[in-house]
Amino acid sequence: MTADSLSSHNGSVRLIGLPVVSDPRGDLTFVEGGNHVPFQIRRVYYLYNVPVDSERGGHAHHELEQVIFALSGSFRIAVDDGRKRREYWLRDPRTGLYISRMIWREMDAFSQGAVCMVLASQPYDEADYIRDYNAFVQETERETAS
Ligand code: T46
Repeated sequence: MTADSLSSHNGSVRLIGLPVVSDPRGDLTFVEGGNHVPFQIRRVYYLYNVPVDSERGGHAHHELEQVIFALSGSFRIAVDDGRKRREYWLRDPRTGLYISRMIWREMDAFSQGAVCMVLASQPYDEADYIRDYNAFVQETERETAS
């Protein structure tokens, strides 16, 4: 496990760097599903107009994989695999945070005007969410034991 990653039997988290093409007109970054991110992209959503004292997330996913970017501004993401917790600050549009299945995430400390873009491996499905932390930990323990 590198300093930039979290990895367990159940899930993993790591930073992903994207290419950047710079010229006098500005910077261009691109992302290809299955290449720069380890899944085919089936959904894109973004958070904006987020109050600076807002807290988002507070859940895990049974199956969904995502990569989260700060396209503008910054925010903090705490991730938790049921045993270990670590925090990331996202503030660079070239750097995304890959979050696998079975990782709890909480987001806060949004800067004024922050824009968060998320690439997701599946369409939205409320049944894929685990919104109770104790249920999440129990699920990780069940999976580790099996
Ligand atoms: C995650 C973090 C980073 C939809 O209808 N379609 C969608 O694609 C999404 C993402 C949400 N919704 C609905 C479901 C809720 O009624 O939008 C409402 C707010 O969703 P939620 O409270 O889950 O938003 P966040 O910001 O707490 O979490 C979202 C994602 O749901 C989650 O997967 O990892 O962003």
